[in-house]
Amino acid sequence: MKAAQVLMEILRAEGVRYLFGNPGTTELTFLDALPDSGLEYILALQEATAVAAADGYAQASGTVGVVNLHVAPGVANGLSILHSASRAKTPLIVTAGQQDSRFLFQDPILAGDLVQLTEQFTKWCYEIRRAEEAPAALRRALTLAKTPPTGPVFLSLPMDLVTHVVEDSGAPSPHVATRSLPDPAALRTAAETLAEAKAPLIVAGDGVARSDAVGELVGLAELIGARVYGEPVYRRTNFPGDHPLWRGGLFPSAPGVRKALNDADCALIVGASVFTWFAYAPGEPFPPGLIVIQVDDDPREIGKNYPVTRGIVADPKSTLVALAREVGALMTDAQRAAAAGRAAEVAKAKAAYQKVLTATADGDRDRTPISAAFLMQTLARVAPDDAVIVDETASSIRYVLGYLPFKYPGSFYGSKTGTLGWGMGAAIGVQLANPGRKVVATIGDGSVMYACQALWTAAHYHLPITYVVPNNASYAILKIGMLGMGLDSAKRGIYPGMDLVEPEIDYVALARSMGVEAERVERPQDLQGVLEKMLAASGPTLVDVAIDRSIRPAL
Ligand SMILES: Cc1ncc(C[n+]2csc(CCOP(=O)(O)OP(=O)(O)O)c2C)c(N)n1
Repeated sequence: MKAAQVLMEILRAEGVRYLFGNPGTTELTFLDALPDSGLEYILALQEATAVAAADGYAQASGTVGVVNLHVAPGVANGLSILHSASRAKTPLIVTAGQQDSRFLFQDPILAGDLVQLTEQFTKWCYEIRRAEEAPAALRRALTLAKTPPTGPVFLSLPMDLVTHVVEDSGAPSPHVATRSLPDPAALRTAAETLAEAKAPLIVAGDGVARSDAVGELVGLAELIGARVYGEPVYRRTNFPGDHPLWRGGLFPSAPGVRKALNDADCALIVGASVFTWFAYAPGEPFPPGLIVIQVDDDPREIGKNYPVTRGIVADPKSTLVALAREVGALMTDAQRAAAAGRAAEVAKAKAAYQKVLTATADGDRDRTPISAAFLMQTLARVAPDDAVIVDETASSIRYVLGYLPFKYPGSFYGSKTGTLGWGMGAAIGVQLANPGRKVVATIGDGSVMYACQALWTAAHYHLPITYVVPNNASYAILKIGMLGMGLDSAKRGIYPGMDLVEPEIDYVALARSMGVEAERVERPQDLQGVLEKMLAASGPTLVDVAIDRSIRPAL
């Protein structure tokens, strides 16, 4: 078979269903093998959107996402999202056609060093030099992408080489068992610490979701009566949002984390970076004397920026199962009673906070323009219980995280690095991976414009995504940041390059032009009805919600 056919056969045998991409001349010889491969091509109209869709698919399906890009310009377009995928540790196979190897030396049009382009965002990147290498290279790429720490890999496929006939079985990559067990002695020490802790706290990172360990983390948290925070930039459902022990995300600065950790005697950090901040602030996140136990399947994360007391490199799920078993065996009746008392206290505090949230949004009920709090509260009321939220709302994300329930694993996805242009496309992949669940993409008006062509893909493949756009005709988060930094221009009320006005963008016309049903809402009393109608549609929809434009410094 031609190398291209063998590559498609390997992907099919691997269980890959979709090839996301945007084609050009250098991909034609590879795509020639697609029609009989059993794979479905998902066309995105810009490469960043193709990578985002593959990323969303991989995260939501728990399998590898595969995307094919167009030589140097296409790969360059995809890099913004590859950056996010590498931070999110998404198992992704990124391939690109390369110019014909017989004249690559001559710098033909579109050619470039694709390996160099992708190097810093991949676990492995390689350009095929001989057709015979291609099958083994793809199997190696698949193995590397899937094994912890998971992540993107890149393969460059010169367009002439994939037409050569090669001998290969077309077998998939080997099945690899990755549920590594923790070291027994380390486990014992950690269990003793947790059993004895008087004020334990858990930080849940996205590695919990990647390891499919939400249930196991809930079990351990309940056992030891620990309150649970999300790592500062969490973008997955690592703990049920409606659980009484869930306290939301840690503030992404050292003083913010310090405040939350101050009265704890022991912190268990699972599947999280220690730590990823948003903006610089001096200080240390860990109070002196705090015992910190960190579990991760990626050794690079252990004590990455701040020293921890004990690190355990192992699969989070297996470790949590083993920890719960050992802690359970060690705990005395008195310790169990104390844990139950702590859990009740945390639940009380959470219920009080929940009341404040509800009162805030209720208080906005009659306000025009609509507040982000009221928008997200209303969305939470009308969206299906198991809706999947794909978010890129910048200044509104705290309302998304505050009001939507995120009860079940796989209910929330966001861009791990704040790369705009991720959410529009990611929603496509998330919906393809979840045909039975409603995907709601909450995307800021500024963010929509980085990848608005995703609307066409949603329409073309009849994906019932509802895009909800909190529209403040500005880059509000940047304005808030500028004001918060006390910069002179902001004090004068001047925000250079942060207003999307003159003209304001007509998102309804934009969506309709690509076959997506859309409506604008300006009055709070219309919101629920329009959302209900759009959520019930069988195809993709967009709701453009005019929200409050006033700028207040962040809390
Ligand atoms: C690719 C990329 N370009 C620029 C930015 C900088 N940036 C961060 S947030 C933001 C504004 C987002 O605006 P919008 O989606 O309307 O949300 P809002 O801030 O109004 O809530 C910008 C431009 C970025 N994060 N990523």
